Amino acid sequence: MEALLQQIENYKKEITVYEAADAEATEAFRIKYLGTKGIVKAIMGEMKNVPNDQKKQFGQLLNDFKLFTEEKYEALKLSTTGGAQTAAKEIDWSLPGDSFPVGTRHPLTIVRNEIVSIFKRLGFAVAEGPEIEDDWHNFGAMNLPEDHPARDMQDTFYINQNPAWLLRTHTSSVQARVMEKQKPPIRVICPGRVYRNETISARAHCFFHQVEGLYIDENVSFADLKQTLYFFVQEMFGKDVKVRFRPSYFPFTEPSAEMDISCLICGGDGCNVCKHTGWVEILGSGMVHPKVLENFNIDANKYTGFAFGMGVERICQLKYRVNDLRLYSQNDVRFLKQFTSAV
Ligand code: 2NL
Repeated sequence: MEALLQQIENYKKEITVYEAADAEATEAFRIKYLGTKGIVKAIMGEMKNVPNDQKKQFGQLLNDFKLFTEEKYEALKLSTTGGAQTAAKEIDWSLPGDSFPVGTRHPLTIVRNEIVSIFKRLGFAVAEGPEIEDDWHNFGAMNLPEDHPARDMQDTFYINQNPAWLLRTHTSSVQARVMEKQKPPIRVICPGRVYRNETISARAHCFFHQVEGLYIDENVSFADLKQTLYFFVQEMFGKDVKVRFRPSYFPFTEPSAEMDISCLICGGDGCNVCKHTGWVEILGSGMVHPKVLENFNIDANKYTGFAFGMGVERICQLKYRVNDLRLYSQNDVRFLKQFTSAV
């Protein structure tokens, strides 16, 4: 037994002076003393040779030795592992902090903000409304007859639980709510998400984003419409861009016109984007139909107005050359990271 006691004492001395420069040396210590084939285990195995009357005393001794070794191991670990080491070292407070990534704004948000800010400068207020609408605000008030194809199940998402509700197909419903509450003069723009039952492809999606505008006052003319939208285009796309209006049809405006701008890609010479016409369509517009005004008890003999609507995706496509609508909603950071504007 004397020999065993001596052995333990020697190991204790060895352990006391053991130094570990790195995590590897600490691990070597663990394997040598505390591993499954290590010294502590081996000495514990000596218990079977200890006479019965000394077992209790020896057991205590061996246990102390085990604890002693474990404590040393914990101390080595603390001084050689990362976190503890930094804490032990002095910190240089003058170093710059760790930067953390800030996200980027979604391209549609950037473009929507830009559109909104241009119209705000012209005195338009911003209005928002619900995405789940009733038939009246989305269709009826906008002079869409009962049998209009846009109301069809194929084009509009109706809510199963209550077929009187639908997902708005344009933000005209928001302007309807403004006209309900407010008397002319009215000058609002309504940005928002709208839904249409389309098969998803590069050129169509079941939702997109719109900015619609409405201006009602005495003596509002088609000349006001043209000049307002011309100003918008110049602010959005630059002074060199040309515009043209083509006659069109919408149930809620009369007369109606679509607006084209000269192709930004080829400058009007003809390319794939403008289908070799030199022009690209950017929005629909017109003078508010008298029936729409009367739906809100606005005297159509006293007041006139113009309205317009544009797709944010379309403007964004022209500005940033985005050639697939699906990119906007796939959340692929390789796409999103390319837009870093703070607007
Ligand atoms: C398009 C065409 C348009 C309107 C929207 C409107 C709103 C009211 C009254 C009359 Cl409250 N009109 N909005 C008018 C003409 C065209 O949108 O192509 N949008 C993407």
